[in-house]
Amino acid sequence: PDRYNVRAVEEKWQKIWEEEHLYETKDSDKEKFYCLEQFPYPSGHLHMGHVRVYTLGDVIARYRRMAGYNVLHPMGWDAFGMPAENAAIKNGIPPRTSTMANIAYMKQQMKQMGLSFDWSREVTTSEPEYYRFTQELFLLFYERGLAYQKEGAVNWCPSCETVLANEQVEDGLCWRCDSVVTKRDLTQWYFRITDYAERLLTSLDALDWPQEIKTQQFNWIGKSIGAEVVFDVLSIGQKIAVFTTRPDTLYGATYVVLAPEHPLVEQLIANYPEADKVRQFIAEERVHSDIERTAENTEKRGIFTGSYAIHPLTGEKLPIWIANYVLVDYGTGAVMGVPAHDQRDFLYAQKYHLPMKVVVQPENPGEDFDQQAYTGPGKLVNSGPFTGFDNQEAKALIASALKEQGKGGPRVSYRMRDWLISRQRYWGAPIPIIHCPKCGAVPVPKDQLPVLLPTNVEFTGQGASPLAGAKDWLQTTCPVCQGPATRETDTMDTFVDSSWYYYRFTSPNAPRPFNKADVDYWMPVDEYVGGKEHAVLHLLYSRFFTKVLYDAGWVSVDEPFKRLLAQGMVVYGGAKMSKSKGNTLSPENIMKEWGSDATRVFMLFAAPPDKDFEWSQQGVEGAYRFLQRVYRLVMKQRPEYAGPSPEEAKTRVCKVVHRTVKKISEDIGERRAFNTAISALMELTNALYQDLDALNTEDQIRILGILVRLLAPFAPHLAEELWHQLGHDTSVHWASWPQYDDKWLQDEEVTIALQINGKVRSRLTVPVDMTPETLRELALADEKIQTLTEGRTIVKVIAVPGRLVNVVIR
Ligand code: ANZ
Ligand code: ZN
Repeated sequence: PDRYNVRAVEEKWQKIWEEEHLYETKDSDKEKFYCLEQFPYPSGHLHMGHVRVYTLGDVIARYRRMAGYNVLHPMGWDAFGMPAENAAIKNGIPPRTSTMANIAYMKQQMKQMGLSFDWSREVTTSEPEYYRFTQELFLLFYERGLAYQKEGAVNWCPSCETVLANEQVEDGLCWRCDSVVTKRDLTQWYFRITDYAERLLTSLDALDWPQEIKTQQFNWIGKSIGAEVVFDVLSIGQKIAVFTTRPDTLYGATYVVLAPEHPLVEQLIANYPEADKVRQFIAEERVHSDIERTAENTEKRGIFTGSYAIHPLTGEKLPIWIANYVLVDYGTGAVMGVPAHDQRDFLYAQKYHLPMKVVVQPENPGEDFDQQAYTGPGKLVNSGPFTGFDNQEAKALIASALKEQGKGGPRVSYRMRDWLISRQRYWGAPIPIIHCPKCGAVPVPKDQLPVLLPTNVEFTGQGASPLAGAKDWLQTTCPVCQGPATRETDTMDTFVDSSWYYYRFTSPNAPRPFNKADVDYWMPVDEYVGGKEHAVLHLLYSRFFTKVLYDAGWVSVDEPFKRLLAQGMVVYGGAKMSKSKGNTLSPENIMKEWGSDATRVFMLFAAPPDKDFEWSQQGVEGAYRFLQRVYRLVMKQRPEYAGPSPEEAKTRVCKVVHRTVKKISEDIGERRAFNTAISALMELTNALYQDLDALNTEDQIRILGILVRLLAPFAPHLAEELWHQLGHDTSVHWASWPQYDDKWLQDEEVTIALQINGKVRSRLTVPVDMTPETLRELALADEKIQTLTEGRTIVKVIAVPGRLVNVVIR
């Protein structure tokens, strides 16, 4: 056994692990640990991003298993979605056929990576056994008044030919294809996520999630505290409510302005001679995206409606305008214009010669109102009974005065909208609703689920739901009156499928969506690994689902993911890896060439999990060489011990072993610093090369057993092979994680000098007994030394333990 035959050994163990169902979760009275990585869309092949996320999760799962936890580490497929349907339009292959083929292929790739998934719990969201329960959950939402239909302007992607949820519009572009999103008036299904806005906000605090993601959700929910102010419109006998965060400026309102889409507009302009001009203005403005309309530097455009509103406290007549910068779906879709104290209103009033009225006196008398609005604090002026009050105090006073007079009052507004969940596409879970001409929308009775996707449909890509073309599927009877009725032809957003899959994993064969007892045991997910891009999509929707299930008494947790590890991107030469950029690396080829273990170790070593990871050929080679070196160490291919006394060697070995056990346990369990865990393994390997031979055979085998177990989460195949070579006949992956003893950790540290050509350039604090080998590596990795040696040839690196490292350059 001179060289480690990577391919043969990896394949051998993969086969044995599978035959022995090694990673299946059994009933146990150990403490539970639910480790989950975001399940993939079965696109056809794993990409490097997948390899990274699944490796990260696998290290955690393997570590926890060895550390004595009952680990759940499942995998499945987020299998509904557009690409399969688009492929069907293009080449006529039915979506299910291509999806299942992709799944088979990617599953085999995952096995090739040596991932420790419990495949007995696999779920596929596009199979009736799964989506019948997605439909059942829809019905639960419906029963609870959380699923409803509404007509209105919705986001439409002209290229995907379907509507999009607000969360799927990024800077005005479609999240999937980057097309500019337009608006269409359509009747659609929504989930009432806004009912949960406050709870989604308040329970963010307690989550052990990256702050960046919590902040994104916080901003997305967008809570504003202010007041509603009601203006009467006598001419049409209606009221216009506005939302403001500045009720203190109410006496400075000089006009009221509506969004072009505001429902009262038609009534307001009905008798106005210039009504057609107004209609034309509205038609022109509607095509612009919300982002564009509200951007700071977009020109403010508007038009007078010919009508007036009554100021609720002064009784003044204020003109009603329509303007591009007011959005229909924020607040009430109407604003009171306060040009003196709001910059957008200021610009608008200047352009259209509307009056300006100062009501907050700036603290600096020098402030003028020629160039911009004054938005700072001050005392109220020109504000009737509120004159003289501090403007902050006046906010609450004016809000309650409005309430007393029935003209509004304190109010909180959220930026988040309800979640639009219907899609005009085929490859999704049919919405379980029947439309009856007599009874209206009627839910499909639970015992009639699943509503199966019909297979005799045509994929025309025409934007209308393909299900509408399946005539015999479409026609059905009303569950209430037994009269003829038709099925709902929209399918659900695939984010509905992925909002509850982690519950299904706990009881994949349950005749219900999941068993409460299993969910109660396993949930919450202890560690969730996934990408940052889903911050306000999957991660927000899953939290919402969990709160609804909690309220329904189906689950006992009200947050699904206790801890979140958001991994950085995989980059190659500075650019994100993507097919469109043509810079993809095939994980398959890399694993074939270097082995899965080396690929894993390199990915883990090259960067902390949350940072971007840059692919490099030298990197994977380095990982490969390290693993070969471990192999030779354990296989006794190492030089004779030439140091001082065996006693000294033994002490050194004990110290480094205990130190490494502690470091790696904390790096995986707490810090998720897998990169430094691997450095520690490298250091341990170096130390053992130096000293191990001074120990007796028994000790050698014991110490090597520790090394191999520490290696197991990172390089599972090699570790398994070496574990057996050391004489064990059960798997290393169920062996117990090594423990450390504090008595070996009272380590003296020394500060050593890092020299270049004999001159001290930097310093480093290290354990006194660190090997020359490791010292050399650390010195060369030192930032100062790196900069100073750049472009020079390193002739020699001399390391004197406890004293110095001298880098000789030319
Ligand atoms: C009067 C006022 C005076 C305002 C003032 C601000 C300053 P946030 O913080 O985002 O909640 N607003 C309300 N609804 C709007 C809509 N549908 N489209 C565009 N703008 C809207 O901001 C709330 C403020 O944004 C509200 O307070 C309102 O302008 C405007 F000195 O009302 B304010
Ligand atoms: Zn009916």
